[in-house]
Amino acid sequence: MLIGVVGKTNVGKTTFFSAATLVEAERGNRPFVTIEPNEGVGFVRVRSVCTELGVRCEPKYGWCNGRYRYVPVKLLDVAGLVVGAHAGRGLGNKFLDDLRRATVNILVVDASGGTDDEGNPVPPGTHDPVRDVEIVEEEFARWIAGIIRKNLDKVVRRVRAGSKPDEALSEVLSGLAIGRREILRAAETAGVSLRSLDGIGEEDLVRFSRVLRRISKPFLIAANKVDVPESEENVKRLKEQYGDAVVPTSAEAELILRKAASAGLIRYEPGDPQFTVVDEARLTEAQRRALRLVEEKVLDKFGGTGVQEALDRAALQVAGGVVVFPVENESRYTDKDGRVLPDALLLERGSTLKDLAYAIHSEIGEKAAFGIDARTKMRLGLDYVLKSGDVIKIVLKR
Ligand SMILES: Nc1nc2c(ncn2[C@@H]2O[C@H](COP(=O)(O)OP(=O)(O)O)[C@@H](O)[C@H]2O)c(=O)[nH]1
Ligand SMILES: [Mg+2]
Repeated sequence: MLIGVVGKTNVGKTTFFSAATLVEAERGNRPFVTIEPNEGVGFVRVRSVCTELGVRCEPKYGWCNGRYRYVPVKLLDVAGLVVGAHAGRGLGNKFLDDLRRATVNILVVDASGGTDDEGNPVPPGTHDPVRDVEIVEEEFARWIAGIIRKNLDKVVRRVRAGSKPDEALSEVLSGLAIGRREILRAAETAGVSLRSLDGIGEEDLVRFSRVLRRISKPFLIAANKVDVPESEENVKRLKEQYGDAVVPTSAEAELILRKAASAGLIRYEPGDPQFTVVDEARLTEAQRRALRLVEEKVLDKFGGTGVQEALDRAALQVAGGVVVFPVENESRYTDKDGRVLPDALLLERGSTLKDLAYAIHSEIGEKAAFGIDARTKMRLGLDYVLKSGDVIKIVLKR
């Protein structure tokens, strides 16, 4: 799974990305072999299974505090978006290509209303952050519409030759991993007939593309900079418009807390509603003041900085990801070296036991015969659909 961090310039994307990837950068353990220059490793927080099983996790990557296990996930720092990206403006196509690659995108907006469309600073409360969402939605939709338009002849030809229209369309959109079911649903919702695509007007095409984007590539909206007082009103409006998809965040507060924690000044785990000072005497006056502001303006008001919540909700709710724990020994929940619950893998919605085997190693994927549920000792077929929290031994063919 890959989580994209997207939005226009100056909303706090890089701050969010830095805060979310700081821990890994320090611990330096690399769970992923390949990583691009604009990628980093963040963590999704799940309730740990070790306490329930009466053992103590020994994670190879990430960490566990007995209550929560922090599971590595790749994050993508997407290039800043400008209006007109779909037509190639700014880093246009690079931006949209990043959006496409991500399983799910966290759309960061400036909830303080302190940056205009182009990302220039303006007085807080003067720009409408609902616009920030609409801009990205619109660029993405127009880009999809452009791909369909460019390939329309091909689609029409294939339909004439007997293909179903949703099948022909999904092929054209395969780079976006948009499936036939999503296409059919979008056509129905948008009131567009796929049978008469050859004569489709631009307005209908864009409307269809908007719905299709919403269904197939939903965003989690991080309403950032909530430490700024002007945000309050805007967060309310964002929630009215986008409901549960909105998570209030202060990326800056999270970065301050994670840095202070890694310097040993405070005890704080990502997602915690508070922190404790390790040694009052070691704090400089400036540090003390910064921490007090984080407490007053963010933690006390929102019960957390929201950064961890945004990652968790994006990966687990919006994308429907599942976290599973493969083991070699299904009685002790260990690998072959006796390490307890060494791996926790975040897989995409609907992943099967076979997908898990391939995610561990292609050779294991090829040789997997069946699985054993470590809790019940029941046998699981290769097409078993994984549930979050599953602890599974994969048995290989002889
Ligand atoms: N008040 C406040 N400022 C923030 C927050 N997050 C980022 N910023 C500031 O917003 C500006 C742009 O941040 P940056 O992460 O570079 O934005 P990007 O262009 O979207 O990557 C910087 O001055 C940050 O310090 C936040 O949560 N609260
Ligand atoms: Mg940036």
